[in-house]
Amino acid sequence: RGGYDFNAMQAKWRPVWEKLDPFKAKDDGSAERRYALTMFSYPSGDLHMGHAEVFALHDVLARYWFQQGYDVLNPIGWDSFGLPAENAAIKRNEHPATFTYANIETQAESIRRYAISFDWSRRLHTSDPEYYRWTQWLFLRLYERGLAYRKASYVNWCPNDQTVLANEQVVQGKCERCGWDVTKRELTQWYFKTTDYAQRLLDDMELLQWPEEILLMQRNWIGRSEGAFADFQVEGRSEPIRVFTTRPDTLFGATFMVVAPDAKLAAELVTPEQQAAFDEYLTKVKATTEIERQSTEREKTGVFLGSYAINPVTGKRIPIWAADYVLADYGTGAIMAVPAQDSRDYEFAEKFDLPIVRTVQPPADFDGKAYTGEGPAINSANDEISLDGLEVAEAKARIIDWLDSKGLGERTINYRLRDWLLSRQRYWGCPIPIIHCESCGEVPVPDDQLPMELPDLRGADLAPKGVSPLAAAREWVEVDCPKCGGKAERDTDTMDTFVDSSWYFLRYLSPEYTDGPFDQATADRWMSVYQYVGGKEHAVLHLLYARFFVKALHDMGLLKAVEPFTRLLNQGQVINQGKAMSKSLGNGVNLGDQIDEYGVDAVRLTMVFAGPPADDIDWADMSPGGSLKFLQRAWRLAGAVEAPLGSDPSTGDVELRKITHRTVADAAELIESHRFNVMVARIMELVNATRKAIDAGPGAADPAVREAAETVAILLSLVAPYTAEEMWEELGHEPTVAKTGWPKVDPALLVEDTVTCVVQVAGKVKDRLEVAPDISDADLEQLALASEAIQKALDGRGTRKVIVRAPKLVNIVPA
Ligand code: ANZ
Ligand code: ZN
Repeated sequence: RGGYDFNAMQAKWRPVWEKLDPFKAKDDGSAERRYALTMFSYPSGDLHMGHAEVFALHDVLARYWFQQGYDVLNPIGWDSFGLPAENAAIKRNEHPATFTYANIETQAESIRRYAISFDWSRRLHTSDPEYYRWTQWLFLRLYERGLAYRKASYVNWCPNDQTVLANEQVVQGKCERCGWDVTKRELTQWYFKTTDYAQRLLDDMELLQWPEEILLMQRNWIGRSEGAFADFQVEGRSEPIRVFTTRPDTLFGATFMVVAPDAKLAAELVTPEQQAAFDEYLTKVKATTEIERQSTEREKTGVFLGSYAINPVTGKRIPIWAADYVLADYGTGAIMAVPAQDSRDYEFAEKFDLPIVRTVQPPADFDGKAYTGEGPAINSANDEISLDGLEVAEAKARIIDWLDSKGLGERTINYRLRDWLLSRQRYWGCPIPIIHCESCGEVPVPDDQLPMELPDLRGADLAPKGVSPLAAAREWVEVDCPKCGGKAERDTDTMDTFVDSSWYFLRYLSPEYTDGPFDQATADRWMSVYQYVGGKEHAVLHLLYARFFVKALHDMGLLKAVEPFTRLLNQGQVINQGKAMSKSLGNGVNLGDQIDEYGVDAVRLTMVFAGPPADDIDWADMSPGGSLKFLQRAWRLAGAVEAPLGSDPSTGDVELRKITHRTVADAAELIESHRFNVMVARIMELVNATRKAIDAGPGAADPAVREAAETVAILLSLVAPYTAEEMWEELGHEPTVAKTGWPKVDPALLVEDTVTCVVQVAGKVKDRLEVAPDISDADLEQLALASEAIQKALDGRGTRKVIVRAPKLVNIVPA
């Protein structure tokens, strides 16, 4: 028997496991099903430290459930369309497919070596035509229901990537991928109608066991506001202006109106005298980023449109302005401005010298500008209605009823959530299965012609130009209309890759199914995902989109589940020297190098032991060398055991057995509460106790030592599978330890020991207490003084002195 050699172990066990294939989901009803999912990977390079972390954490859970006897489904695949691969391929002058599939192979090899309990038979790549055939099919089903549609509007545009972005991909005004300032462009684009689901996306959060932080981000992103619509007549125009307001109670204080300069309405309301000023302003606004427009610090800008509206309650003529702090795509794109109660309106009124009328009484000591707090309504009465004296909530209810009765408005709920803009002007994505015909308009590609495959375009220039590279592939673009046979063209945009990832977890369930995206009966057996593990950067992107998809599929009758992921665990980031790893900082850590130096198990153990899963891991503070030493120590136990295989542990040393069984019981609880690092610490304690039992008695031949060593192997199999398997073999078992079953806990061995404590008063024994062996002096003193017998013995006298010798003796000297 040689030394601990992780390279040899890795080489030895991988083929054995591949042959045994222990992690294939059975789906035969023999055990309760559990769907364990980890976010699939972008093939933009080899595996990195972040993958190593998320896979290691995820695998603790998956392997635990395997040991518990569940029928676990733990699939693996690749999110293989998208910008990162396309940009990298362009840089290297390669075809995105070449680059992507080469990376997938590299990652697959690394993942196999990393020994995650994946069921490889379900592997998928979203860029395979067999996969995206069904992405297209799902698009068409959404299209038929009006949930996919095209419209012209100002959209987020990344000048660097030369493509549009969904709102969710704009982070603080910058492109989520490349960090460039996002600008606006007017384009006709495809959208998914996520807004139809806004309320259900909110309501069903109740079904989710997700980190509160993520739920809150989604809640804010959906942004429900309760308020009202109110209609303002415009002089010389039949159509009124409709506004959305959360403060209808302030209607009497609406002294002017503001419309978004880039909304159609602004162009309609501008008078000939103001046209030039307006045009000039609009040009400036178009060059302004979204983040600037929403900034509260920026000085207000705007232009008078020349038109006037009538305040419906005061009857006053109020000017209509255009200003960029009003956004075209929120509410109705127009507001009633109430400077006395709204800060933005106040600043605007101050700058352009517009009237300010208070309609909520501020407190006596108020010395601010806009008053946004509670208070009674003032200056809010006309011949028909008075709000004066009413508090905000009451005033709101009253005015809404009045507006409603007059046909001037109604109660409404507004959501900040926008429809999901899904078309991209790039090559490496799923083609949109729509054909544009001169006479028929939009014509869906018939289902039996799916997949509508990407043209190869090998050698073509794929660099971003603002129009999809597909548009240049004329032979591909020009087709006969499926309806009338006339001249038609394919849509040349591709889908956002988040479309691909919105349903991949369903494809895993029946990856070879050819009659639809997934077999419904199979999906209903497995869904929802029991536990999803992945990064929180997807909070309002993937995690929201997937929820939308599942709800839409449910409504189509294709799926019973209403939510994709019941539980969510977000891992932290792996950083180095307190900073995110990056090329420019030169602080990157290469996973392959770490594995070469310390072995797979030590790297995995380090990831799991680092701290609570949600915390960042600073690799500079980690000691994979320490992990390796511990693994060697654990492994040596197996070789030291002398009790024969099958020896009866109940004849063994009780003290060691208690530690073993307590460790198993605690480990289960710790895993279920995601305190994996503490679980590892407990395994370490068990290893120490076993070592001590071997060296200092009861000795290596005691059956309790075998039981302890076997338990170490099983617990370690969740984190360090190679070492665990090697120990298991050394202990005389057949592979694989991964499916041997979670150790049975004997409840009798969990009973806490107690010690008898003698309590004396003035040197005489007056009571005996059963206490925990590790009780503190302070607790013991309190317990003794609380005893009825002692109180009786003291008979109202106080104490002069209490001498405590925990856990065995308390001596009380009465006053
Ligand atoms: C009058 C008013 C008076 C308002 C007042 C607020 C306070 P949330 O809560 O975010 O939904 N608003 C409406 N549409 C807008 C748009 N397209 N761009 C910018 N602002 C817009 O905000 C709703 C409030 O934001 C609305 O209520 C409206 O101003 C403004 F004392 O109406 B309020
Ligand atoms: Zn046609």
